[in-house]
Amino acid sequence: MGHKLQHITDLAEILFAQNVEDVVVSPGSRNAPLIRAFYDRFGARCKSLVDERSAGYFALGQSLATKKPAVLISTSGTAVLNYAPAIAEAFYQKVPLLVITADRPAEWIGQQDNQAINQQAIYKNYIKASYSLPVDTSGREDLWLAHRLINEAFHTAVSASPGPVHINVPLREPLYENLPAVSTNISVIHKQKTVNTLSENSLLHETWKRAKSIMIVCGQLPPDKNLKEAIKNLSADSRLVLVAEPVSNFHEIATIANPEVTLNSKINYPEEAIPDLIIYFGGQVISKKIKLFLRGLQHSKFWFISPEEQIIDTFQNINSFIQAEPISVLNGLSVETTDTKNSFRNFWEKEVQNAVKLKANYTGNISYSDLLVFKTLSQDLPNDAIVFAGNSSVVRYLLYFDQKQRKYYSNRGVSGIDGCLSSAAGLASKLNEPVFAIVGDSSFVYDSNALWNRDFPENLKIILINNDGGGIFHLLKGPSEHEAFHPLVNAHHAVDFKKLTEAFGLDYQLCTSKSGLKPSIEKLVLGKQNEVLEIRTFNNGEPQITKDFFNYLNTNYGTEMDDT
Ligand SMILES: Cc1ncc(C[n+]2csc(CCOP(=O)(O)OP(=O)(O)O)c2C)c(N)n1
Ligand SMILES: [Mg+2]
Repeated sequence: MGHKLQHITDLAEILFAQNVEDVVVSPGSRNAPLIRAFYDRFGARCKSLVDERSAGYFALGQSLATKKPAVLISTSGTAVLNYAPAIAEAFYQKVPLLVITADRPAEWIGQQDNQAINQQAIYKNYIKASYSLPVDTSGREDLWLAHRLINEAFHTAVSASPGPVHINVPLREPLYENLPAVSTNISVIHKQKTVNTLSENSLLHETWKRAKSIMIVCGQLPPDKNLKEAIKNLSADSRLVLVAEPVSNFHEIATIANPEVTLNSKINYPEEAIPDLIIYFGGQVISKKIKLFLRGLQHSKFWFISPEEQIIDTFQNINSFIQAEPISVLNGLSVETTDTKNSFRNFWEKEVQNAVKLKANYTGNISYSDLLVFKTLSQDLPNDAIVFAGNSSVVRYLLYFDQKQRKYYSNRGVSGIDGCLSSAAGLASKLNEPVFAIVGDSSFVYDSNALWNRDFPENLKIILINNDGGGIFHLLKGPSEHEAFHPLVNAHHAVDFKKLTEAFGLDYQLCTSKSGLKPSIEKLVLGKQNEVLEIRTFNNGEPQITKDFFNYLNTNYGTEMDDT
C-alpha cells in the first residue's frame, strides 16, 4: 500500500518537471498539504497573496510574461469563487493558468461542514478543462489515474490555444501529516507539437494571389518576435494594409496603428478603400470604428486564422476559416511588389497622414485634460517601455497617439476593471525592465489589494489617472443623458490616494497641472523605486476636450490639411 497523499507530492513534482516556474499560494488550512508540497519543490518561487481575486490576476500577469502556466493554490469555499474573474480573463485572452483548489472530500459536501461548497466544475463556462483528483492514492490504480490527470491538465493549459485549467483536490483530515517522498514510478508525459501548413494550391493561396487589395487585421496578442518578422516581410507586398493597434504589439510596423483616429464612421468609403481580401487573427480589437468599417464590407473575402476550433466572426463577415497558428500560414504566403503605387494602399497611407495632421492641429495647444495627459504620456514614456494598459478609457486614449516601440499588455479578454493592477504586478514580477501600469481611479480603488503584497515588484510604476470616477461613461452617448447617471454611474468619490498608497508602503507623487505633467512623468521614469503617480484632472468627470476632439475629426475629415 502506498501513501494516501502520494499524488500531492507528485503533483508538485510533475509540474516542476514540466518547467512550471511560478506558484501563487493563498493561505488556508484545507490546502495545507498542497502548500507544503509546492514549497518543498518550488521554494522561493512560491508567493503568498491573501486576496484570491488579486492572486488570480497576479498569476495571469506572470503567465503573460513567461508564456507558461503559473499555478494558483487556494483553500476551499468562497476562496475558490474569488479566482473566477481572473479565470474568465485568462480563458478569453488565452493565457495558460493552473488553478489548484483544495476541497472537502465528497462525503462532506452539503452536510453543513465548515467552508464547504460544491466545487465540481465550478468554473465550467470559463475553463478549458476541469479535473478532480482521487481523495486517496494509496492504491496503484488511483495513483496512476492522478498522474495521468495531472499531465493532461498541464498539456491542456499550454496547448496551441492556451487557457486556464482547474484541478480540484479533495483532502481528508488530518491535514498536517508529513508528506511522502516522490514516487519512484512518477510519470512525466511529454507532448510533441505539430505544425499545420497550407499547400500551394490551397484556397487561401489562390485568393491571396488574385487579390488586388489586402487588409491584415491583428487583434490582441502578446509580443511575439517571430510573428512580427513574418508580418513585416508580408508588409513589403504593395497590395497590403496592416491594421494593428498597440495591444496587438505590431503597431510599430502597421499602416494603421490608430484606427480610432484614422477611420471615420460618418462617411461612405470610396471603392479604392475597400479590400478584396481581409485576414484576421489574434484576440480582441478595441477600436469601434474599424469594427464598423469591416462589418460593412459585404463583398470582400474574409479569412480568420486561429489554432482553435471555434469560429470567431467579430466582423460578421467571415467566409473562410483556417485552424492553425497564424505564423505557419503567413510564412507560406508570397510577397508581390509592383512599381506602380497600389491605389488601395495609397488611399490608406494618405488617410493616415491626414489624420496625423488633424490630430496635431487639434492637440497642438490643448489645456489640461485627460486628452493632454495621454498625449504627454505617449510622448514622454520611454520609447521602448513595457506598458500595462488599464481598461475603461485608458486603453482607448492610448489608441489615439503614437505608441512608438512600446510593448502593450492589457486585460482585454473580458475587460474587467477589477484586476489590472494585480496583473501588472504579476507581469512586472517576472521582468527586469520597468513596467508602467496606467489605470483609472475606479480601477485603482477596485484592485488596490494588488498593493497588499510583501514582494511588490520594485520595477512597477503606477500612473493613476484620477478623473473622479468613470470618465468613460461621459464619452458614451447613452449613459450620460439620464438623470441616474451622476449618482449611480459616474461614481464620484473622495478617496485619498496618497493615504491609500502610503498605507501599503509605496511612494506617492501628485500632478494637478499642465506644467507639472512633464516633470512628474520624468521623475517617475527616472526613479529607482516603485511609485504611484496620481495625475488628477479637473474636468468634474466631463471630458469636453475629448468630445470636441472627435467632433473636430468628424467635421474636418476629408479636408486636406497643411503641414503643421
Ligand atoms: C469588474 C468590472 N465592473 C464594472 C465594469 C464596468 N466599467 C467599465 S469602465 C468603468 C469605470 C472605470 O472608471 P475608471 O477606472 O476611473 O476609468 P475611466 O473611465 O475614468 O477612464 C466601469 C465601472 C467593468 N469593466 N469591470
Ligand atoms: Mg476615472
